[in-house]
Amino acid sequence: SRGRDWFHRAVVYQVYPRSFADSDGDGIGDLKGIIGKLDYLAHLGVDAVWLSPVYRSPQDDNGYDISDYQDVDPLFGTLEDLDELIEGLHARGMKLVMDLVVNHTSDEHPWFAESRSSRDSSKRDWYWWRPPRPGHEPGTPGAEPNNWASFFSGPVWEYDEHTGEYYLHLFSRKQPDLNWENPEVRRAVYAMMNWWLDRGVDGFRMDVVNFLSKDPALPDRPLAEGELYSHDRTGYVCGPRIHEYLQEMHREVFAARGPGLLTVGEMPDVTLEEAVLFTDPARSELDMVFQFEHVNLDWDGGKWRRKELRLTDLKASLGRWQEGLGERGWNSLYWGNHDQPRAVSRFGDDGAYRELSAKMLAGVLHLHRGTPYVYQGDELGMTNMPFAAIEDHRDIEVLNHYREATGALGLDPAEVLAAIGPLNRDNARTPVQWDSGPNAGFTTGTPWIAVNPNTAEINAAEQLGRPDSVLTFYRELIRLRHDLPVIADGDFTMLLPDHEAVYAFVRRLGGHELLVLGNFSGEQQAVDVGDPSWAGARILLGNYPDAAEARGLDLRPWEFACRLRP
Ligand code: TEU
Repeated sequence: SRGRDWFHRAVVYQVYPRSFADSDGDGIGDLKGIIGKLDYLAHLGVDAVWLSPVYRSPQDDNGYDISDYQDVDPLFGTLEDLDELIEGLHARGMKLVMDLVVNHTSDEHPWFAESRSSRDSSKRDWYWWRPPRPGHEPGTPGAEPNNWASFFSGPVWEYDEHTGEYYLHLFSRKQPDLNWENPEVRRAVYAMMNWWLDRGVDGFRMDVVNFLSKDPALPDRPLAEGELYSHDRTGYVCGPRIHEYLQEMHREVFAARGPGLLTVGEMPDVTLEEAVLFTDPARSELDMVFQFEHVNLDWDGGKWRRKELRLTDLKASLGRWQEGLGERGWNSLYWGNHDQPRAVSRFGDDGAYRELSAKMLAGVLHLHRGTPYVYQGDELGMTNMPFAAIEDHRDIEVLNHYREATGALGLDPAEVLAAIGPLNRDNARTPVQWDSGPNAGFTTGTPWIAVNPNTAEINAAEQLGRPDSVLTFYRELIRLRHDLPVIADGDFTMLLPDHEAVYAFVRRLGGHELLVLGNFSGEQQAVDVGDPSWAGARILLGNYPDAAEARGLDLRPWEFACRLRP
């Protein structure tokens, strides 16, 4: 039964290969670099590594634009290096989860080259081709087949002179969307997935997998005020055939394999109700999904306007997901990844209380019910990058937005740059800080994106042997999940939902009870959970040096404490 699912006890570590470790001095991380850090990962104690894309790619979106699904990009190494990585992970009891990007390919993938070659190409229907809007000059604004906005600015349509039609791309124009309505596309993807599983990988993190099924009519959506193209996503989020596709994928790829694989679907805008369906084991779709509700609470209309996050909103959201995926389904747990800012800068205090708040955030997250994901560098308490100029950015999302905002929309460049600051994706893409040497020990060459200037203060070498480091704290949390069934499988009850600064909950399993308290503020907080006897319970883990002799439940600035009884 589900209580025995291995991933309830597991912690997954995300490697963003470009920024992890560079072995050959070209300034870009690579597979040999990861292989060189396997003992670090084993020491941390994680159970699986999710590897962001290393496939052959023109790197328009750092590898999320794939031109060959069955080869490794020379930037990162070779297929043999990947085999060696799989072996090295397996030898240390860790799994490898590959990124699966099959909502779109690169425009340089042979499938797309064939598809765009002529209107009667045998692969024409593998992508979404549509004629210009009648009555408009093809290739001019307004002639697009519909009014959807791309995630990376502008319309989702690119005009192709050669055949006089447009193709759909939800992301960059170099990421044309595959047409999953076509059964040949689906068969080709399943064959590729089986090839990887035969090679020894242990599962997939599936990129924007809830966008696979579109409303085939591709209808215009309402425009919000001031919008050139519509950001309404209802034409493709959890479309009509999405469950059918995932069940088919399960039959064709996963059903014949043993237990021990991991499938997690990245799902922007997924609702809780849909997530229950995706992750209910009885429906044979996915093990878990990445939902986005809690990472959009500080958006003010869009990601380029940040508003203050209210802790009560965060608790209401995460608490609802804990509750909603309690009986059926399973949660993934994350504060950040390569698309989000650094957790400690966003939810904690990356100044005076950086270490305390990084640990508090980790403690609160990891003790929820679900599978925790650690994004590289978060286990060191790495922070957002103080980018000074648009030239320092590398992310296509940021660069396109800047061009559109300062161009067509006519906004002030300094204001646009300031607005990009807190939530942009480059914040989390700076190199992992391994030591206090040149380029943080990431590369002997010139890094593809600048290293954060705080590397002397924040680096792995300094934290490895230090008992009170953020890194050591993560190790402890991972060990606790492995050892304590109440963490892996206990039920979840949120406490103090209206408290503006304290995050509090209880987990229970078979007579064991765990109380988790986290202070999301720099002020002392009095805590009353309605059961004073908790103050006498044993402290399992805390983030202050004298946690074990704690006096009562009150919390000091950014304090975290969890107690177990009996
Ligand atoms: O991200 C999908 C996605 O919708 C967002 O999280 C995205 O980062 C967007 O910027 C939100 O504003 C996935 C990948 O994780 C991301 O790195 C890719 O760029 C994207 O898909 C396209 O493959």
